[in-house]
Amino acid sequence: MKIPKIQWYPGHIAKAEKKLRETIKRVDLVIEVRDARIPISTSHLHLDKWIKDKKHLLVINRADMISDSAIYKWTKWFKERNTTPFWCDAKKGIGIKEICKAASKSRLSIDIRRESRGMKTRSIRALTLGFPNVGKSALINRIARKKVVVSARKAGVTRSLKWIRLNNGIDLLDAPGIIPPDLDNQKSALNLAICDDIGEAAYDLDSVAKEFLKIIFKLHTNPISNVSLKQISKRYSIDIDQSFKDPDQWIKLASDIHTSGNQRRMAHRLLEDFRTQMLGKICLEVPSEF
Ligand SMILES: Nc1nc2c(ncn2[C@@H]2O[C@H](COP(=O)(O)OP(=O)(O)OP(=O)(O)O)[C@@H](O)[C@H]2O)c(=O)[nH]1
Ligand SMILES: [Mg+2]
Repeated sequence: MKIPKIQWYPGHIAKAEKKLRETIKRVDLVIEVRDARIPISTSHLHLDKWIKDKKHLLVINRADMISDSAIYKWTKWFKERNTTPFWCDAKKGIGIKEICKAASKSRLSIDIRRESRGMKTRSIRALTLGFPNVGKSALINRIARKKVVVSARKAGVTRSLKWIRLNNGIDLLDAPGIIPPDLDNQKSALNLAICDDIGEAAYDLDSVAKEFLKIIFKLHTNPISNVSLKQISKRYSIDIDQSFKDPDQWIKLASDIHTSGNQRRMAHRLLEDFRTQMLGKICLEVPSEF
């Protein structure tokens, strides 16, 4: 891939990660949150090392942004790897009950273990861990049933660690999105950029938009991805033709029609349209590739 290297590791994440490394030792349950559009790119390489013997729940958020068949196929894929994911839409509050139930079940088994060792039971400590902007804070607000932390459409909103005491014997920790200091896997980094899961300062807008066009052109033959070239062509009034294969030409044509020839603005519009689901429920990663 000949695009400028995508790199993002703001100071607040470095600081938070350091604090988190300490705090995580005192945590009983890790609620890992991923982005349904890119469930592999939003998985942490060294998560197992962090989690160790703690209880772990895998939550795949933004389920509303991909198709039901993608959810079905991914569930099968995870189950074959001995993990049952909890799908949710933290924006609308769908799938939250199941997550709460699973967390309570973990609490019970932790209580039993403590009692059997002659220890007093106490509130269990749960941490929501994941990449920036995947919806960790939105999920916490849903679990708490009120707005207890800030959640907004931008990577890097949560800047410090914050404990929330729930009234069901669970303390929840909201933490900033954690990313590896070096985005070695540039394919994943590109997915993070497309999905707005890293700051815009990390990447070159034009080249990311062009790579996005290449990806959807490649994915459209796989029904799981749910890419409809027809829908996209209609939206921008550009026929499905060679131009899809040639992103430079597509951006040029589209910018002539929509942004007075300003290609950068067109690149931004295309990515924003994807992020706000104007192009449909598209997933950028499909199980058959992994
Ligand atoms: N469509 C959709 N949007 C969601 C979902 N969950 C969260 N969002 C939106 O995504 C944006 C980011 O959510 P946050 O809760 O701030 O994400 P975060 O993981 O806490 O982000 P950082 O604090 O930056 O790491 C907000 O605008 C939410 O409303 C979801 O399931 N579906
Ligand atoms: Mg947050």
